[in-house]
Amino acid sequence: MKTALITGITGQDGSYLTEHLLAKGYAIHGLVRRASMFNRSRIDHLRSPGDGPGRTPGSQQGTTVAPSDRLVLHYGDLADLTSVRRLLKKVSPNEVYHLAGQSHVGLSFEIPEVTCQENGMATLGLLEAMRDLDYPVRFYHAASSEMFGSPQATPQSEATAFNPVNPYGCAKAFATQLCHVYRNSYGLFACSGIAYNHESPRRGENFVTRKITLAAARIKAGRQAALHLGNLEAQRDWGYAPEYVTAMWQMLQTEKPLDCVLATGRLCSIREFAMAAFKEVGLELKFEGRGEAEVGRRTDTGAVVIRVDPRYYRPADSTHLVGDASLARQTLGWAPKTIGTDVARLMARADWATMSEPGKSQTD
Ligand code: NDP
Ligand code: GDR
Repeated sequence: MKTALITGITGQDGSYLTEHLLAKGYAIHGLVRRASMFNRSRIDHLRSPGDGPGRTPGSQQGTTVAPSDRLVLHYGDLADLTSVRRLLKKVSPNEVYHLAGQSHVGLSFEIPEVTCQENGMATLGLLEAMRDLDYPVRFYHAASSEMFGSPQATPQSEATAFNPVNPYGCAKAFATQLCHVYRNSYGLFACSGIAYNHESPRRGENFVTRKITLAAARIKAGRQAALHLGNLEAQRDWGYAPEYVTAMWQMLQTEKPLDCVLATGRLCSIREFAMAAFKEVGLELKFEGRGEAEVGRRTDTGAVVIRVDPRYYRPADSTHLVGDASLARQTLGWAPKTIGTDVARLMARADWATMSEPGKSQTD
């Protein structure tokens, strides 16, 4: 039985990856950090009965993966690298999936130091800890399209130069370069998945996709009046998270370590995403510019007004981030199937199902 250590197991990707690896028969150790409230709702359904407190009743009922005693959680924190190093020694994993970190690009302008500590320096600390192990370990690093920032080529591939435009992208680029150094200098099996945006009903509520699909469900239910968004013309290459975690695992099964762009190759604007999501729950949208619309008002025709709100504009926004995943297709046989507005419809359906059937949580 293979053993995996997952940092960021309580996050969107960590939860899907855990399901994927449990189904493959792995023993899984997850790093969880202390919070004032339990924050494990995305993985509670995978924990065996009696495995400690903090379970969220009814969470993630839509999944088919059974609870397992092959999943064990450990307290630790990226800000406390001794705890991570000790855990690594204790569980001796074959594979480490490093997904933890401050993942909000917009917020990285507000909290740049913690963003760089968690996404940059903590990854270096993990690389150092693995360098000291006396057996070979395979390492997946969650890199990002944000490293390309204002890209010098479109679409971007593994050969495109990094040109980040925010602290988050800088930290991910730093960590990715260090993975190269540890691969080339110490022979560490270190891979960076250069992932473009991937979403799901488990997406955090302050990312634009989930903010939109939750608002669609709540406005439809009469529980929310307004939806404030920032740059509606921004475009993203949006895929579906469960398909991306498959590629993460595949990258660690190859003969030689490699970096791979994980992307759909298709762009979709925030406006298009929102229209698809609202249409899915039977609502029409009308967009009005800064200061023009009464917030959240429905028009005479019943359409919902989206208010463009400068508070959600970023000091700099990445542009034309669209990936060329040819290498992943050729070496892993990986190809995403759920793309852009498909993701919007799927997420809106899930949020509306949860909203319209209280007590029942639908996740996939
Ligand atoms: P989430 O924000 O959903 O999850 C982040 C995880 O990191 C959570 O489990 C969080 O714990 C944990 N974490 C944050 N800070 C610390 C810390 N100091 N110590 C321990 N754990 C910590 O992100 P995603 O699942 O969406 O993304 C996973 C990784 O992939 C991230 O590194 C992200 O930057 C990267 N990425 C994501 C993409 C996407 O589109 N989703 C695209 C490209 C890269 P807690 O639950 O306690 O908050
Ligand atoms: P992103 O995702 O920054 O691409 O990072 P996010 O959903 O936050 O923003 C996408 C685009 O939408 C625009 N936008 C808004 N964004 C938010 N959050 N809230 C709003 O109200 C809003 N209105 C418009 C943004 O300006 C941006 O252009 C995600 C994260 O998962 C990262 O961890 C990951 O590395 C990248 O994707 C690839």
